[in-house]
Amino acid sequence: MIRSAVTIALVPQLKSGPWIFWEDLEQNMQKAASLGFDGVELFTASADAIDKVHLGALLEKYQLQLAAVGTGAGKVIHGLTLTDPDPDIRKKAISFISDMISFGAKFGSPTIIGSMQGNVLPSGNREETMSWLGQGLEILGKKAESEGIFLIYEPLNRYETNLLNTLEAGSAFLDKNGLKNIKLLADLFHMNIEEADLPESIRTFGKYIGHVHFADSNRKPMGLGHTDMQQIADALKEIGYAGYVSAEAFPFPNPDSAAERTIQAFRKYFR
Ligand code: LER
Ligand code: MN
Repeated sequence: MIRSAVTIALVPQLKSGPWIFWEDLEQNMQKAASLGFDGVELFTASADAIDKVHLGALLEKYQLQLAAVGTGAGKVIHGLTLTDPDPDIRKKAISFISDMISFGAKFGSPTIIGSMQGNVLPSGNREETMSWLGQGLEILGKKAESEGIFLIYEPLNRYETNLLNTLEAGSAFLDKNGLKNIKLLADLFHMNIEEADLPESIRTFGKYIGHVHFADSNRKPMGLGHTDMQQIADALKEIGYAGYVSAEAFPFPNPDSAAERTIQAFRKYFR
């Protein structure tokens, strides 16, 4: 069954990012639960920045799942990417994500690698940079496997990365490098920029998709842009997608109404 989730960002430095709820963990989990979301997706400053016992108690109290954990803070706050030319930084990036994998796995939740994938720098060599990405993903995919969970790699649009921008490029990279235990994130906002035909890409690369970020074409909550969500929902159902559709969108016009609009859209298309 396709499940709903909503993002909660606990990192002040990420302010202005595409997250529905901000800062107050308990209050926002309570709101997510009362709106009927199945889970929450968390963005924390690091794996240590959150009290796991407290989080476990809140998940239990509000009967929510931890849908996924994001690692964007690794880049935004700590400047870490898997493709930095400095081997020490690449090592720290792997260690940061590895800790997030252990944290998420405690709650059965996969970890997302988005902006921490980095970029080929103007002075860089593409082949070498892609080999660093492959090496990092291999280590982290195995780490996730040892924790009994899969890892999520997110193709981003061209304004955020020049590594892999589409489901086609992402799946080809996983196959070419024999990367196991890694699924792709279908972020509908990035896909709106990069894919020629969203439902078609979902059908073609469906077996690779492990998570969906739910936002309209303009990254506002679903319904406030021009995405043809019915066709996308039909494609996700057709491929038998059984993961989360998680709202990663701007809190427009405010977090509460963005969350409410999101759950209404989720029900319209998936229930
Ligand atoms: C992360 O999930 C993402 O989609 C990025 O665009 C955030 O910067
Ligand atoms: Mn995303």
